[in-house]
Amino acid sequence: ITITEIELSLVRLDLIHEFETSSHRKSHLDHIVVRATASDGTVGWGECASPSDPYYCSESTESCWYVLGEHLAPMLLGRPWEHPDDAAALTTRLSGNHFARAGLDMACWDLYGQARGETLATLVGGTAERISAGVSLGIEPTVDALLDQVARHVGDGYRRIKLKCRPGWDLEPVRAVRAAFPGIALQVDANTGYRADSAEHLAALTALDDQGLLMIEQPFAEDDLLGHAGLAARLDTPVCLDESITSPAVLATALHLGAADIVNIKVSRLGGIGPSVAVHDVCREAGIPVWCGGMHEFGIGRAANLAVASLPGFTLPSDVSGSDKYYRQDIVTPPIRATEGLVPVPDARPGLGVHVDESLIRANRLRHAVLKE
Ligand code: OSB
Ligand code: MG
Repeated sequence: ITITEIELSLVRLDLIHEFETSSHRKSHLDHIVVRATASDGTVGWGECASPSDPYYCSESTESCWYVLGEHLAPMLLGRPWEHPDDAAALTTRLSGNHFARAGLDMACWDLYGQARGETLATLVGGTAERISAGVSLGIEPTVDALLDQVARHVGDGYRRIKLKCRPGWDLEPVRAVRAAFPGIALQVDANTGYRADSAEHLAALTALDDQGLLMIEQPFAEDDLLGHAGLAARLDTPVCLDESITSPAVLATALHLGAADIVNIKVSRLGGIGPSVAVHDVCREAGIPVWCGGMHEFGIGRAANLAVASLPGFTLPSDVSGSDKYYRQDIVTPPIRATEGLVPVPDARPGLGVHVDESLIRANRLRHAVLKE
C-alpha cells in the first residue's frame, strides 16, 4: 500500500454536557480527522483524539497538527508498506507524539483492512462482538448534579460508573454515589491529581478503600511509578494506570515494580493499534486485567477502540460509551450506540467497520490541509 495524499481536517463538535477533570473543563471537542488516499484510490480514515491543551499529556491539537503535517505525513507519503506495523516503522525516528501517530496509524489500518477485506477487529484477533460499556463522569458543581448524572446513565443501562476525582472532590461524592446506588460497579479516575508525598492526599486515597471501588485510576504523576507501587501495596482497591503507560517498555517496568494491578489501554496514548495490542498481550500473559479507555473520540476513533477492546484480555467494562453521550450527531454511520450497556463492534464494512460521513466533516471543520508527496 502506498499513500499518495493525506488530508487533515480539524473538526469541532459541541459536547452535550460540559466535562471537567482534575485539570480542566471543556465544552467542545476539536479532533483532527485524517483522510489518507492510497495509490489505487482507496480512502482510509483516522482520528487524532488529542486533548486540545497539553494537560492530560504534553500533546495538544496544535502539536498534532504540526507533527502530522510537517513530520509524519512526509515520512509516509509515497513510501510503500505491506502491513501497518511496517508503516509505523517508517516513522520511528520521530520521538514521542503518540496521539499524532495514532491518527495516521488508524488510517493505515483502515486501508489495510479494506485491502484484505477484513475488519480491524478480525485483523487484530478480536473475538467479542459487543463490548461492555461504562461511562466516565466529570466533576460536577454539586454532589446532587453528579447524582443526577449517575442516575441518568445507570438508567440508560451503562454497566459501570467512573467518577473523576481530585483532592477535595473524592470521598464525599464517592460516598454519596455509593449510598444512592449500593450495587453499581464504581471506580474513580484522578488524572494525576494527587501526590505520593502528601500525607493528606494519601489519607484521602486510603479513605476510599472501603467504598468497594473496582479501581483507583492514575492517582499520581505519569512518571511516578514508585509512588503507584507504594500505594498498590497499601490499598486493597486495585490501582489502575492510564497516563503512565505510554509504551510496552514502560508497561514492563510498571509490572516489574508492582505499580499496576489493572491497565487502561488507550489507542491514542500508546500511539496506535500495534502497541495497544502488544500491551494487551503482555497484560494477558501476566494476569493483569485491562479495559479500553477513551478520549471522547468521534466515531472514527471510537470504532478503532471497539476493535481493540474485542480482544480477549479486555475483561473490565470500557469507557467506550455510545457517541450520543457526548455529541448530537456522529460523523460515522451506523453511529456508535450502546444498547443495555453493550456497544457492538463495528462490522458494516472492512477496515474500521463504519462509513464516514464526509459532508459532516466538511460542515464542522475549522480548517483543513491537503498534503501530497
Ligand atoms: O483519563 O480517561 C481519562 C477524557 C479525556 C482525557 C482523559 C480521560 C478522559 C475520560 C473520558 O475519562 C473517557 C471517554 O472517552 O468517555
Ligand atoms: Mg484516565
